[in-house]
Amino acid sequence: MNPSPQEKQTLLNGRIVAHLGRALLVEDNEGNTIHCKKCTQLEHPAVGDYVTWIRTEQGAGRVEKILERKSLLSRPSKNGKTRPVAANLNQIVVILAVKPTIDLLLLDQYLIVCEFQKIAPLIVLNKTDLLDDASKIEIDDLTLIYQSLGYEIIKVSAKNKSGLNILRKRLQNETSLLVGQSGVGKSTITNALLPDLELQTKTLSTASGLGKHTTTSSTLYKLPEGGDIIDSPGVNIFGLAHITEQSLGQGFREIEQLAWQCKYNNCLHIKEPKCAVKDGVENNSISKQRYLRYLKLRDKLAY
Ligand SMILES: Nc1nc2c(ncn2[C@@H]2O[C@H](COP(=O)(O)OP(=O)(O)OP(=O)(O)O)[C@@H](O)[C@H]2O)c(=O)[nH]1
Ligand SMILES: [Mg+2]
Ligand SMILES: [Zn+2]
Repeated sequence: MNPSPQEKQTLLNGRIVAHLGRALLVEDNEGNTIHCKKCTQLEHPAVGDYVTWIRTEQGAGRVEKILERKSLLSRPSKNGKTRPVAANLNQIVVILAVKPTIDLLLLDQYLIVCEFQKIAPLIVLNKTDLLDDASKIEIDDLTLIYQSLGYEIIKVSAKNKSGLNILRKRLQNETSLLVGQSGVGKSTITNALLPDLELQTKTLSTASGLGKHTTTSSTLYKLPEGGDIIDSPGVNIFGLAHITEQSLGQGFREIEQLAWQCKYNNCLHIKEPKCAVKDGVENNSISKQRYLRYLKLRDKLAY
């Protein structure tokens, strides 16, 4: 596309803070948000991407190029293709809550993605204000299992604003993507962490020209302490597409740790003799529930 003569051709730097289908919201180095079109050759930009862009008319721009990504999370889309969800993250915050339900298979899937992509995981248990005696026991059990694997779990209540200071510290200076089932409290936590959320949302709305910026797409917000969080609606499933039957075990820290002791170095830890992982399940040194979820995900890969 040939630029019109009145367009200033200076390339500027910025970061994509929201993806609105055809348009992108880009934040420039001064913190202004600019409504940008995509240059025609631009393929699949994602929230979090660093870009170069040019100014077109007053207040608007066009994104020219996506700069090299440090990391990229994609989700499966039609015809076996993938679509980028967020770029340049260094942390995935998996949010769990007793309401709607605690989905540990989903948690493990996110943790596998973190292990493979070398993105730091953080587990946040929200809605602690709703815990009763039975759910407290369930929570204590899972806390023990995941902490013993080296995962950090922070307990918060976005409603009562408890535990949030610890969370703030862990988010400082990182780019974090909040994930979890719909309804676990991703947006409520985002709200609680951002004293100026209304202002940030308003800026985005004005820039997008949509009147109201609804979180129908992922949105990157700036934390007052430094760092960014990306809130996205609903559950984001990242494909396990690049993971094979043989490599799945590497996504489970306890399996990865024991696998070298299995008799066969291509052991899948299912029916093979002298399998250190199955022995570990037998003698309770690894969690049977986690192992069963390994088998379940393995079945998912197989079909
Ligand atoms: N009791 C209680 N309710 C909470 C807490 N945090 C969030 N909620 C409620 O849970 C519901 C869902 O919260 P959201 O923040 O919209 O959840 P979400 O994860 O952003 O959901 P999606 O955007 O659909 O993916 C809302 O009614 C919140 O008020 C909490 O700490 N305690
Ligand atoms: Mg939400
Ligand atoms: Zn084995």
